[in-house]
Amino acid sequence: MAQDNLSAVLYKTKDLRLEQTPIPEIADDEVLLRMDCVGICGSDVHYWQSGACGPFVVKEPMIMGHEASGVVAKLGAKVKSLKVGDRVAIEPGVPCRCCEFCKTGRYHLCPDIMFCATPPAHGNLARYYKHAADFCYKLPDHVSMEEGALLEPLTVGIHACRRGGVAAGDVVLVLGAGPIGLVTMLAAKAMGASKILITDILQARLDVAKELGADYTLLVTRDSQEAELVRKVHEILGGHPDISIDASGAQSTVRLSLLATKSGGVAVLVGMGSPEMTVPLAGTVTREVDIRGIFRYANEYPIALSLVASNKINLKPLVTHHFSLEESLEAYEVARRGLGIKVMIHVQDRDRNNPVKFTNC
Ligand code: 572
Ligand code: ZN
Repeated sequence: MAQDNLSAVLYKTKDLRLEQTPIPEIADDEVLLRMDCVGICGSDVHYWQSGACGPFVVKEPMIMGHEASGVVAKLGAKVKSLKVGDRVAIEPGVPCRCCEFCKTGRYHLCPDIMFCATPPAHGNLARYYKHAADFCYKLPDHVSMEEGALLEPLTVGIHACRRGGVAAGDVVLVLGAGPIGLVTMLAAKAMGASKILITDILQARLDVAKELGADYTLLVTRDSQEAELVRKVHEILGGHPDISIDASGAQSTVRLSLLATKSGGVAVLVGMGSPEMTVPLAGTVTREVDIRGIFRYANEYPIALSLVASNKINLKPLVTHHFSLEESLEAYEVARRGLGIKVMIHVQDRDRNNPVKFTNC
């Protein structure tokens, strides 16, 4: 039999299959990786459930997965930065390197970026996967393969906080306590925010946020009145937040972020909700609240890795469910049902590539 490259392939809406795919051939500047951990992101579930995510539509079978870590199995002829056996985190978006965005450091805006599991690019939920060597980050021994995979969502949170200009002493409001809201909260704390309030519609998520270090939580219910929520935010924080970061994408949370933010502050919109929504624009612009969007991240993987490696951020409690590659369909079902926080798929035996024994705290 040819070598095993079991892969999770999305054919079309609700048609995710485990099947063999060819082991990729590497170019001179690439490495072949034996995959280890692959987390499931909300966008993966969206592709699976609807065959599309935003403007991207699955037209050809696509290997899933973009929150990942692996071990270098083979080096391209020109790769000097890595060795066979290195444990690496994979930054999933590889840009063209030539356009004006790439040349000015904003490579995440490159129109030709190839991002794992975004058509037409395959992802890395497979035994083997090839990637540009300079978008692989060697993990120190004491950083686990799970943490390596979780650097991906953490980097989104770091980018959101940097876009918001979060700095020492800032008061920050985070809307939504799903995985992205939680990593945004962790990033804001690591960047020196003095008070962080996080909101959600589920008390269980707020409990996790509190355990992870949120200063305050606010449960939003279906019949919460907007003006009352704004008042509660100000009451809890003892004033207006300098920066609000919406990690939910719902119209109600985007509105709350704009209404609650201090005059002259910043509202960052991370969540992808409906493409159009009704927001209180006049009040926002006349108070000089800057609305900033984010699109993934750029230049922030090394920051994420150093925050985790120096124990400034602990990502381990985010992983609530573990599955093997063979159990990927069950893993996707658990992620779809929104049970827990982060569902992690282990392509290799759990801990095989973790030289240090880890606990969950
Ligand atoms: O981990 C990166 C990431 N980015 C997301 C969503 C999930 N995970 N984004 C929101 C959706 N856009 S998109 O352009 N798209 C579906 C590719 O609409 C990308 C950024
Ligand atoms: Zn993602």
